[in-house]
Amino acid sequence: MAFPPSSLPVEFPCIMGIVNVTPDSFSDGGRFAERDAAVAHGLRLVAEGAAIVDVGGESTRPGSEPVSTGEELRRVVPVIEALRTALGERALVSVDTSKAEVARTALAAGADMVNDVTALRGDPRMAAVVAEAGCPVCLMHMLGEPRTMQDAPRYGDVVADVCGFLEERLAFAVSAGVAAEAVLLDPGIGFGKTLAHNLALLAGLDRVAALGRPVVLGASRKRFLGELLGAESQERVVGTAVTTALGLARGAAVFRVHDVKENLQALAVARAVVEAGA
Ligand code: HH2
Repeated sequence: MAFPPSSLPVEFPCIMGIVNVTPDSFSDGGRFAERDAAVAHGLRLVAEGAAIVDVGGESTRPGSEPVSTGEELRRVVPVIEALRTALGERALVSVDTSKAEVARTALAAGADMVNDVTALRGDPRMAAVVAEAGCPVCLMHMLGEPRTMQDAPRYGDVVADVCGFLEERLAFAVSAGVAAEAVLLDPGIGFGKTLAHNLALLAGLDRVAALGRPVVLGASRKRFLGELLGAESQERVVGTAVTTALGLARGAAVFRVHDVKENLQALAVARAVVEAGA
């Protein structure tokens, strides 16, 4: 399979495992427990085959409120430091943040790339941080902001609109000094999209891939799967694996998922079929 050249040092297709560092407001003891649990989870995802672990300290679920820079730093930096030390060269560490200060500190603590769900729009200093670090960056499409993004999102042609947005953000990144080869693009499944929008984007992923940068797909356990299946989050693993298989067939390169083993299996089968037809 052919993927665009990239400065991200992984082989495509690959899995990006999700490490959410969830809040704990009880005590400092709780904070250590929270850090250790996140690190153990990240190591487990890599043992299962993730090439990248994506560490995030701010939920972007629909309706969620932002957290302060200080709090986000306290959540993610110790986890990134510990994962970097424990993983060595075995896997890459990504920081899922839209704050320049968090990205800068995380990169200094050993993160290899930045995953910015605002595509460099959330913090005016983010583009410079990424350009100076020379690190890979994922630019994601989102309509509105997490607090309000699911309030009746509207598009002309959702695939064309998302592609236009991603093209513009890629050009912006390059104009700010980020190498084009350092950029990955993500249609932002679930970020200001109805079920129909998410399905249209999955069906039209080849048009996103045609922009010439590796495509990241983040469909894992998301709400649209619950709408299709009538299933709670933990029961959406098979549905997620189907999106992974279909996504690979349409050219996606990186799959951001909670369940590494199952999605690696989906990739292996989808890849065998795609290559048999090549
Ligand atoms: N989705 C979420 C968070 N970060 N990054 C990229 N590049 N693509 C995505 O689709 C994406 C993302 C939301 O998913 P999840 O991690 O399950 O929830 P939370 O926002 O609580 O971290």
